[in-house]
Amino acid sequence: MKKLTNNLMAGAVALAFATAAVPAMAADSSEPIVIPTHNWSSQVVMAYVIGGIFENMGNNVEYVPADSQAVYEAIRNGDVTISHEVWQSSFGKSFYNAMAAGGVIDAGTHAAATLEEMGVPQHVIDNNLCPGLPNWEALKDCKDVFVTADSGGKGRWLEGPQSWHGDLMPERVDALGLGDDYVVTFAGGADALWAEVAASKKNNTGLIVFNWTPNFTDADGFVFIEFPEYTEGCRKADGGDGSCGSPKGWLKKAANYKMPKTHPAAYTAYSKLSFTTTQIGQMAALVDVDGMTHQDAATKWLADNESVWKPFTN
Ligand code: TMO
Repeated sequence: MKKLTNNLMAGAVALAFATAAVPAMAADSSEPIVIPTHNWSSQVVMAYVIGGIFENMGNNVEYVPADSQAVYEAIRNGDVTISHEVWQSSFGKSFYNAMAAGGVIDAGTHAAATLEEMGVPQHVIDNNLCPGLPNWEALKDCKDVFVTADSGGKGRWLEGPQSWHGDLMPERVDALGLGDDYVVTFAGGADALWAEVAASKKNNTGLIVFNWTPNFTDADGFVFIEFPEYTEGCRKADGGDGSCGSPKGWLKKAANYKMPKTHPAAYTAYSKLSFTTTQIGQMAALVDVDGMTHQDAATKWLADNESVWKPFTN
């Protein structure tokens, strides 16, 4: 009888340990995973793609429009759960600042390498509108090719919205000694950039415009200008002279530090998730070339690419 009791006790202890181990495999919280949407197409489509993957796993998701710099502070304080396109050049600093302050974790890196840089549509090179491009020094001799109605007789650099990276480009124009010949103007949104690219192609006119890769433009030809090489600290905001170009960068995923505990299954999938240059370019093209809504684009992408995303979930 004593023996039996001991065995029962041992069994109870073992069971207690097994129960204690259960939280590691606990189900995801039913609290929504909050996914931010910003103002360029791949990011918004990918938001719905990732939200669709989480929903497929049984999670609740919520989407919030967010500023692409302030979002890292919002993740830190828990208002937003993830940021799935952390572009090194534009957002690396805000991301690392929020990590240093505590509350944001690095959930891994996409396969795609990135570049966010001023450039010209392919026809500008093919038709030799500014001989010597893509070397930036060629710009010294062809400002007239890039003058527009709103540029006051100077060549125009058409930047994206200022919310992406502040005065980075105006500072670069000055640092390179191009300030007498070139001026930076900021587009209201990404659509304005693509409208200008289309118009310059159609009319065979010059255009210097901010763009990035991966993007839908990878498929139809776009040439990034080659500026002095990026080095750590070369930017004005980091104490440098500001003359450098953008880094050949990474594309990371950020998350609130509690997500691995609150949504362990979704977090595991998210940490495995990685998209290639081609896949991210496709997400953008469904909207910017094919004219789909972001939601429809995500639904189609998920349907067409189950073999890509299913493995993230198990
Ligand atoms: C952050 N972006 C992709 C617009 O350069």
